[in-house]
Amino acid sequence: MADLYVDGEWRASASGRQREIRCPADGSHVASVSEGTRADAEDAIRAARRAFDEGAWPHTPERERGALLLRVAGLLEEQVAAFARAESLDTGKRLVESEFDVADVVACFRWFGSVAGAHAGRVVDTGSDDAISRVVYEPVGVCGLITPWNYPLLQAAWKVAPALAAGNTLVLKPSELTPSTSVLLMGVLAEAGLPPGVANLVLGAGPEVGAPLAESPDVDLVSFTGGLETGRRVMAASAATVKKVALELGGKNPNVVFADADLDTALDFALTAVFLHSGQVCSAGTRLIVEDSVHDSFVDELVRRAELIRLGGPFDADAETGPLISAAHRDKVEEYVAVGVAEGAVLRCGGRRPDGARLQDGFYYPPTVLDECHQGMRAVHEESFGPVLTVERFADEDDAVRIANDTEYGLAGAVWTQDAGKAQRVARRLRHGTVWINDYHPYLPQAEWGGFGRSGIGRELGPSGLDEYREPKHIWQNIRPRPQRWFSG
Ligand code: TXE
Repeated sequence: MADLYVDGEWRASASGRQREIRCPADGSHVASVSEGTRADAEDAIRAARRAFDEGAWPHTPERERGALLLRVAGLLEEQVAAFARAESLDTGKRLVESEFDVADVVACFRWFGSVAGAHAGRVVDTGSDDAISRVVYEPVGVCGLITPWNYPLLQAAWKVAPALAAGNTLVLKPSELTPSTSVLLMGVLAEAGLPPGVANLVLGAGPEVGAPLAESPDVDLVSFTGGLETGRRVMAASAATVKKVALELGGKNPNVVFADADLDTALDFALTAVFLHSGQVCSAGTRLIVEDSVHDSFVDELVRRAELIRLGGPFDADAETGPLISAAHRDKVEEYVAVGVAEGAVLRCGGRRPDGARLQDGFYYPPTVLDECHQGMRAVHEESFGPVLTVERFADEDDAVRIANDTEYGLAGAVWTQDAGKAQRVARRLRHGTVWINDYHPYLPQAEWGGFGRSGIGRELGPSGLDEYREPKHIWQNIRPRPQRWFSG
């Protein structure tokens, strides 16, 4: 297959090798795609470099760049069904979830399309009539965009849309497990009229085609979403050329439930917070922190309802959540559960692969609740990235905040209470990049997304998400130049 996109042309990998993409729900064949090599990545970087240094895109008026992104949004909207189907086949997630994702991607392109040019710069008061000073924003240059497998199209959009809005050129490297919607996206960018070389696509394994993006002196910025360990490697590789680095590395997100919350609603959301997409969500509410006085009844009911969640494939009308992405990932999730139990957690439900022929060909793992957890446990601190909830108790407001913040991550969290003052107090004290009050999971393209601590560096979405891809430049003009005579000679 010719599915690398370099300098406006589709091509096969330099090695001619292919990778089989299989649906994690049943192992069925989805596609054979080119397995890119380091040489392919270097070609793509060269094309992006040329398009930046010699091409028109960085100098195209921002409003025109914005108009192109709005066209992309329109084209995506016409092709929701094709994108959603491809996303579900690659990831195993329910079709309806993929449809939501594509709608969010449309909104993302639309928002960045509409703000391109809206924050063009500012005039600064010099304090003198003899000088003019202004700050302008310019594109950073060539961007290497590395994305994961849980929200392949969405994560690509969060990076591609602002990178293009700001006038950069780019090389996109999606997860080797889920390349299909990135291939489709390149087609849409071309159809919308993006000049050759501005957006390029390489497919393949991280160390082979991802690492060159971090290492290359011709790449000016790397934006990476994925695991903590790989993020560290990307950052270390980027240090050699002192490129700009943006990282989103997941979280161990607290979901704090006070006794005075609307408990029925809190319980409903606690389930979606952690079990949506089988927990393969960077902001999943994996740590339920519940007030002592309501712990027992709350967790009993939560376990009862978790056990009713139906597993199944993307097109199974009955299914409520899908499989994990791979056999290796399921092994990792299983290990976390075993570690939690060995550390003293009480396994309340789940914890073993489902029986029955229907689910045997996919990487399924059931919603799992580990009760009576505490901060000393590995299962509480490390990201399993699966459908595993740990439950801890708290005594009072200070205790809740202390437990919620006791993580090296800091991506997202929620607080449930009907006391508006307490909600605001706790929201301000949580050291996390997004805090929901009496809700879980909503986000907006116009609001920043990203983490404190080891959840990452920088922000995606919102005005700051655009700024990641822009260099501010101060231009000072002396309009009455004359000798200063600082030195007497
Ligand atoms: O991700 P990787 P993996 C977490 C989650 C998961 C763990 C590992 O806990 O269990 O990460 O998942 C590319 N240079 N998240 O191993 O390796 C890779 O090809 C450059 C959280 O699947 O981080 C892919 O495109 N790139 C997360 C991307 O990095 C490299 C979402 C992410 O893969 C590379 C996914 C290298 N040396 C997993 N090695 C979130 N924040 O939402 C790999 N890659």
